[in-house]
Amino acid sequence: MNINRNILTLDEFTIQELRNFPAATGELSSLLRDMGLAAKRVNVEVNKAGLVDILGDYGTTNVQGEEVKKLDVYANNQFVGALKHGISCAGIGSEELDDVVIFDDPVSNNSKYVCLFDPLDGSSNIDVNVSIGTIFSVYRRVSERGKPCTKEDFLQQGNKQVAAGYVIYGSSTMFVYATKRGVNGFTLDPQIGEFCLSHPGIKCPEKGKIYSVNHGNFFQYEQGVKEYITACQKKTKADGGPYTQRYIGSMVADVHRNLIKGGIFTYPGTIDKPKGKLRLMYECNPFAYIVEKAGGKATNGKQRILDIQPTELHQRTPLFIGSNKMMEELETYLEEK
Ligand code: AHM
Ligand code: MG
Repeated sequence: MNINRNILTLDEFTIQELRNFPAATGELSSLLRDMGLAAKRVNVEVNKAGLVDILGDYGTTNVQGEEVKKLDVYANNQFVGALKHGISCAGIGSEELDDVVIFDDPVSNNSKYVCLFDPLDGSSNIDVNVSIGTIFSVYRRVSERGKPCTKEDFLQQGNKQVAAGYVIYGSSTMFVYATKRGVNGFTLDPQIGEFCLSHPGIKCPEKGKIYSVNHGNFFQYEQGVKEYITACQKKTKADGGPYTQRYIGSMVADVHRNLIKGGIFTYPGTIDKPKGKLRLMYECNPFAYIVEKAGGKATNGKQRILDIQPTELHQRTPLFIGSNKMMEELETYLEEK
């Protein structure tokens, strides 16, 4: 039968992927569906962010009778709740929570995966109507199934990720995720309330003309980084330029743009903060996995991000990530210095 309907929803796509693996249990599809559901709930609140004060005038509750909470706390609750009520996740780690949460109920203890996330990244941009996002990382647990998961399930190298993804709450809302089979992007169709496959097989261009860095920290960067940034500013047509500097201050938006258009995003260490600002487990690792699966590269300036052995949930790392050729050029500056 010829069915003239070729736009797949996120659920339909993950189920189609399952058909290629008869042994697969569908747990990852289920986890991605849970993340998609939480993202849709967060999206609704993000779109009302400017109204929070107005709704707050009713007292401490909003029109649905729920407490008006800060958006990042709200987002955290949605992702924790969706995974806790699902069947695929044994526990979570979140930027919003000091320690990991082990769900420890019979269904969760039998689940295959743990998930780490930054529920609302770029939170300084919420109040000013600029794109923000969610970033997540999925690992197969190493502890015995049937028992509560353990801290070791979370503190795995990024190269052990089974899937990673992000949601961007921007001019449209997108859900992008990567597995070993590649990177696919889904745009929320508000009319049917579903993420629909809009960017199949995302590949990061080998080269680009965009560099993203917080120039305000320039004099705090190490010499090699300063020289690379200066080289970006000096690019001419003859050597692949001129380059454009773009920095939104929401990593999700900055890396998403560079992934699609080609570019490099950096958050180097500074004199004050040698390890930079970004967190390894739920900001850098997921993006490193996604960008590598799309053909790009991610390092801390010395080492591949995905090979860093984590020691704590909230550890920070410098980050350089993006198009392959641009990363190769950056490395020549870091090596020389
Ligand atoms: P957050 O997790 O508190 O929102 O901070 C992370 C954000 C990234 O999205 C962004 O790349 C970076 O912080 C911007 O920091 P800065 O303002 O120092 O450039
Ligand atoms: Mg963050």
